[in-house]
Amino acid sequence: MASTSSAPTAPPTTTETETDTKGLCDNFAERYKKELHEAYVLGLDNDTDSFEFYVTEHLRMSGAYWGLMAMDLMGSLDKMNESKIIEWVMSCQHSNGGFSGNNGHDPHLLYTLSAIQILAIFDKLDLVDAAQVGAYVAGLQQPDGSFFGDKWGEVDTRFSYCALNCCALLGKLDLLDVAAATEFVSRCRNFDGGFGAVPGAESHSGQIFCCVGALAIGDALHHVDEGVLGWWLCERQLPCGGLNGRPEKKEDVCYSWWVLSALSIIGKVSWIDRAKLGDFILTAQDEKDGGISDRPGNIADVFHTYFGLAGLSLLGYPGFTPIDPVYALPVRTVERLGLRKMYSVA
Ligand code: GRG
Repeated sequence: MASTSSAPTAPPTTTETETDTKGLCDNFAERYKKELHEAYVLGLDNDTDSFEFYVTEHLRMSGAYWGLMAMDLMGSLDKMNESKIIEWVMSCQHSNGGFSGNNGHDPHLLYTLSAIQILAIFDKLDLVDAAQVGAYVAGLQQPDGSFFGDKWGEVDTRFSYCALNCCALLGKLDLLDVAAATEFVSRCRNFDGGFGAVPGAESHSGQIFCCVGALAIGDALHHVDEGVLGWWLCERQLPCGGLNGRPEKKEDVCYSWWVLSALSIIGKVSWIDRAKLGDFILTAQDEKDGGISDRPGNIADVFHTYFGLAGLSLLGYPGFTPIDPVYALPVRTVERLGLRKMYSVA
């Protein structure tokens, strides 16, 4: 990375936080509502009459990925109905290789990545024709290296990340112009060390995860100024312990993933107060019905449940399945695919 190193180091076996349990919040085991969260995620399948179920119909593929990852992080993946999920995922694939968010919708890179991630979690990538899915993704790359999300032409660094992650999982990175892809992402870097959705757009933690992750996959982390970015990221922590996504905004549990994953890749998780963040995530749990919300007192949802648990895993709390900060998948899956690397020199 720009300030202290040139290239990723050789693959190690642990992340910065996996071995260090100092600085975690008090009484974690008593406060963490694992059984309630399991019941909450399992119950979502039956919640088909709710308003939330209908308004999230078009993005169900990502919802399924969030729910599966939440269960996997808690060590409870075996409670999910694998064959039913896989059958539904495959029913969402289109003749051009891409996946949609649900039956009856158009394919999009966002849902193609979620589908490929779900197949990877269950070790079922052999169900797809990797070259066909890779060709769908490659067909969305533009001459400047950026990616359309789908045929309608929106460009966003979220799609650069989806494309690189998807093709890496499929072993098809060679179908992309990876150098042009990372060059485009580097053009989205701002003076504050962060990254935005397109060149010149405001730095936002969600886009920073996408850009740092895309650069990590593309072996181009030299475009990251880890010192400046590390400062910007750790300044996201507010007095309540939670993280916001950009200056002057409110804390939100999901930034426990977007911010921490980027800090983890550049080896600077220790730059934030891990105990206070753990405490904040725990106070956002629904202690009656399970699940985690965006901030204490609000209604829980599967998105914040996943990213809250993912944050606790990255923080090194005991009992969580380790998660890879680049691929947003269990470490065991990334290792099985031969993709696990340690990037930082911290
Ligand atoms: C595999 C984990 C994974 C991701 C796939 C879709 C995607 C790639 C990344 C999304 C990155 C992103 C932009 C996250 C931010 C989501 C979010 C909470 C946006 C809210 O934005 P505002 O402006 O909120 O409403 P703030 O907090 O800035 O007020």
